[in-house]
Amino acid sequence: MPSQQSIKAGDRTIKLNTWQFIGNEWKEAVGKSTFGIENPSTGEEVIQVSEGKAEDVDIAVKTARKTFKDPAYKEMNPTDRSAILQKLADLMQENFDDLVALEMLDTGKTHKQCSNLDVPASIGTLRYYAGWADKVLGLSSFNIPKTFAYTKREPVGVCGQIIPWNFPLLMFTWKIAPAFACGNTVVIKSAEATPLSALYMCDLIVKAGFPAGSINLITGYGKNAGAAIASHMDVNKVAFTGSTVTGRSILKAAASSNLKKVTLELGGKRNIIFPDADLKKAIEWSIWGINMNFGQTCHAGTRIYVHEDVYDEFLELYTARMKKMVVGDNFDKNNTQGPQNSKMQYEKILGYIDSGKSDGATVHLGGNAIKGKDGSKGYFIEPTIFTNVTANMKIMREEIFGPVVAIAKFKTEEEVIEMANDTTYGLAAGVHTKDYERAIRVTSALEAGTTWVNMYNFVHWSIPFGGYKESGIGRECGEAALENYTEVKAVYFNMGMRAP
Ligand code: TXE
Repeated sequence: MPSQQSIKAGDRTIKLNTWQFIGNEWKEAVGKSTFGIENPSTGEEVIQVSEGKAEDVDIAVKTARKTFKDPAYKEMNPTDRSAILQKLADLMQENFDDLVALEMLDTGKTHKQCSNLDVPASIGTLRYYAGWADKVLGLSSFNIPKTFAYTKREPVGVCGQIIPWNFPLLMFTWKIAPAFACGNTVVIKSAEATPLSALYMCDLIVKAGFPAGSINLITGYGKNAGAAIASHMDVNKVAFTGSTVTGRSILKAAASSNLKKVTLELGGKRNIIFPDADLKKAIEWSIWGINMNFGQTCHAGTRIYVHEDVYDEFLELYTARMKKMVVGDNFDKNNTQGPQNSKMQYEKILGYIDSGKSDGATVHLGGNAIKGKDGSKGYFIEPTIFTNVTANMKIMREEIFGPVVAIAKFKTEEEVIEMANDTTYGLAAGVHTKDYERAIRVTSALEAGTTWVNMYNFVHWSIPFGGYKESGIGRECGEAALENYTEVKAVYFNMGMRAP
């Protein structure tokens, strides 16, 4: 299989390199094996890409290390790194429609979401960290008698980045931009279901002028390529976004290899509607809470707690909105809900729907797999609402990751805080109320890394993002991410102190 192939994405035909991207070159995987990528709207294979395994990871890590050690790279002016990140953002803007089309083909997302959110937010992320590149500074201290001390922030080294399939392009930029801004080198592995936008980005990376070896991409499976990054003795840091189960295995691999630094972004979510909320607006945000990426978002608002005084009205209006979803091929702009990302995710979601049914929850709406409106095959699921749910049901405790909400009633503020915090997850939570004192009180009491008041599912690259409890370790985005990608070095100078 040649590296460069043509791929049809909607009405566009795009040239795409499909080998491993190492040292700014396309290299065939050592084992020469390949794997297929599906269009989730049709279930049909659209392209084969090269399968990177442990030996390819090793080559990529050696390349990234060589670049990291290169004095020319070490001494690169941070303003030049900033300009390269800006240049990459410019190139993304120039190739905006290709990126939208590839992301749609790979993930099943709507045109509206990719063009309003995924691609612009990815560009925004690059520009934001371009701004940081020459502002990563240390502190100085004359506070200690007869001593002068300063700190400097040095890059961590080779960063192994493992990304998921739900936001392939956005996660690619979240993982490369702060790492490169701080002077690290990167070996990134795309998810097996969604490597296309990352592959496309690598050609732009060359054009933008990234030094060879600074960003390297492996396309392959988690069990060998991903695991090889997590356990590699010469990777200094791993950043992972994905499931809690895999997150645990990455922590274990880091612990039993070289104790590399680990940041994890996992899942978890809830949305609370107080009786004084502007119900119409709360419903629109709650619909977005589940319709964004059709529930395949780590902070999707799948557990909705509604105050008993407005429960009936909320349920009626919310159901009416959910019924308006038009499910079908995501390249048809009339469709508002596309397919789930893969057969595996589709089956997993249907399994959760079955468990909700057998645990005794009421299926208020939907609850089935369906063909798209236009009869297309593919991984479509009806927008689904469960009511009469209890805290111990699997659909309330675990991550469904599909277009499925469970709506529960509450009586008091204290009770709903307990209910919302009764989870091992702590990524995000929404509160809908006009009472701002209550909003401050409740957001303070919620155990979550991100909380929203009168909105839901809004994340900006300039604000830290990450989870409490089992939803993760560390923060991405904002200035906080720079901490993941730098080591602080303290330097003491003796200014007349005698040895004790
Ligand atoms: O996740 P995995 P999967 C949740 C969501 C979803 C579930 C399973 O609930 O239904 O996870 O999805 C790589 N060592 N989220 O199976 O396995 C893998 O190749 C190293 C939440 O896709 O966590 C991919 O690149 N890496 C979430 C990445 O890990 C390994 C986003 C994610 O895959 C590996 C995605 C291993 N042993 C899923 N095994 C979020 N937080 O947004 C797999 N990988």
